[in-house]
Amino acid sequence: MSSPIPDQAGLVLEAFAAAYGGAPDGVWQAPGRVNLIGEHTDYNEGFVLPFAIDRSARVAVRARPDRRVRLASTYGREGVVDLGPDGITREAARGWTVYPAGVMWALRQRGVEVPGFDLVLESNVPLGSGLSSSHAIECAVAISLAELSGAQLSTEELVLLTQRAENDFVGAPTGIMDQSASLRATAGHAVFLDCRDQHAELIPFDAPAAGLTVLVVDTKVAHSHADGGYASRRAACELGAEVLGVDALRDVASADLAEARGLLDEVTFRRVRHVVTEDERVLRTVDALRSEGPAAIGPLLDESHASMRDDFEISCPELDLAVETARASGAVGARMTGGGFGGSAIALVPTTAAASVRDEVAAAFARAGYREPEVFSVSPADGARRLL
Ligand code: GAF
Repeated sequence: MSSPIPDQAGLVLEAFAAAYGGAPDGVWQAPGRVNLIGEHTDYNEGFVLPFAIDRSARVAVRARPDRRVRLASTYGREGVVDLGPDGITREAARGWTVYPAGVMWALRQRGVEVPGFDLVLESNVPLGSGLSSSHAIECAVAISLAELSGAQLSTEELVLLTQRAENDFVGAPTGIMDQSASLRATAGHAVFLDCRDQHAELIPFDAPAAGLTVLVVDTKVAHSHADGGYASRRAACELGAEVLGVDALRDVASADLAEARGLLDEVTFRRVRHVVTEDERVLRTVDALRSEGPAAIGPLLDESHASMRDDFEISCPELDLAVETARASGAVGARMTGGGFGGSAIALVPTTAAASVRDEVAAAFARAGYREPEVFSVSPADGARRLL
């Protein structure tokens, strides 16, 4: 007896049949994430605390007998993109196809014999929203191609492989937080990750049981990690570590900051101070969750936002307005999430106040003349897996 088709797979199966005819070998799914706290700490070998959200990318894939790669999505108008009989080059990949192409490239670089394949992507992680839409695609593609190639790759290896795709193919110098959340997450938990050695612990994060809801405010201000802002923050951190004589900013404690101030120029000092204090906030958040639960972490979220706005300078007026309005309307804490320069903020709000916070934020955006934001709740979901 065949097993029933999971609801979530219906759309991508239909699109697969329309694009290529027939059925795929399987359907794989990987979620986006919000980061509860720990921003721009991952590439400084520090700590992060993301959770996977209940929005995912799904890919339907069928291996081919040759090395041709064909890609299609439910996004839009490009139809089937044929990457050619043999090659995966950066030039041939356009728009979203750069993510599957990058993963394919990284697998082949690693010596995995990836067959050609036909793929359809469907995703409900809003693109460019700071919720890791690109890593959701990369992780879904990575687990599907690894399985179809018969490659046994550990989670640690998949994390580094997708990072390589992002860094060396897509051209975004990102760290390992997003794909770690997507690959490691478990429903009801946040992933406490030490980015130095990839040691991960699942921390229970049950906001509803505490009468709380996590709201996402997607400001609709598009951002890209391949733009200069992200890279320049990373460069400042590397400069700071070099001048301070440490391997990574993870090795600087807040007690060292007074001395660091005398050694660094003013801007680099503030970048360093953000990372050092943010690492400590992650540790304090984990302690607070363990000892008191979600209601206790509000002030840490607020401090994190202030540090990103003032020291790391990666917020924007729309993110600040979302955070301030959410707080003024009853949030226990709020902060921008992800790489910054646009994207989304999160607010931890009493569930009874969620609707009014959403309305207040929308009204404040309208008064300011900003684009209408999308405000929705998220809860910690399971990580990447085969659906079918
Ligand atoms: C983006 C990157 F992809 C992550 O690696 C991380 O650096 C994050 O920005 C900032 O914390 O999501």
